[in-house]
This record gives sequence, structure tokens and C-alpha cells, in this order.
Amino acid sequence: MLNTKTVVAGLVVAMFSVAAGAAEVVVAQNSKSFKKDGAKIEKLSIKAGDSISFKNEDPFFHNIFSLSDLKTFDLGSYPAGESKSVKFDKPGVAEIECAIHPDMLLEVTVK
Ligand SMILES: [Cu+2]
Repeated sequence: MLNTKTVVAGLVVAMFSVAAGAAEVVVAQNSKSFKKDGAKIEKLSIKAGDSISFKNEDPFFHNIFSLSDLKTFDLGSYPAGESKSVKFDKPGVAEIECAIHPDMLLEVTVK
């Protein structure tokens, strides 16, 4: 027989199951490069449903965007210390760029 405690425990388990399925990957903008765990990256592989949190670690603005068919977005320009997140729902490849620094490129493969 269900009581309140059982229902609450079931909901908590369900919430953790959903959270475990999708990850948030932090990609920093640092020294005009994309970096993950402190190392410069030009390619990144994630799973459908994952998000990338683009964190500005430079003392100047970045403006991360993509014109890819997979995911078109423009995060606008934002200052040091700020993060903006983008969710990738479908498999495919997206080229990520910075409108302020044309040399910044990141190829994201969503599996
Ligand atoms: Cu930039």
C-alpha cells in the first residue's frame, strides 16, 4: 500500500534518473580559446540531450554563436565570469564560433 513516504521516495528516484541521463559540460572561453578542464579543445563530443555551459573566463567579452543546421543560436556578448548554456537535442555536428574573435572555433559532435 502506498503512503506519502513511498511516493516521495519514488519521485526522488525518478528525478535522479532524469538528471543522470543528461550532462552539462562546461566549456570555458579562456585566452581566446575554448577550453575544457583547463586544456584547449577544437572538438568536443557530447550526447543528445546534453547541454554545454559556455563560461567566459577572459577579462573581456565573448559572443558565442552557431549558424549550424543542427543548432542555430546567438548567446550575445557577455563579460568575465558569466556563463550561458545551450542544450543540444539532436545528433549531428555544430560549428561554434565567437563573433568577436574569428579564430575561436569549436566543432561539437552530438551523438
Ligand atoms: Cu571571443
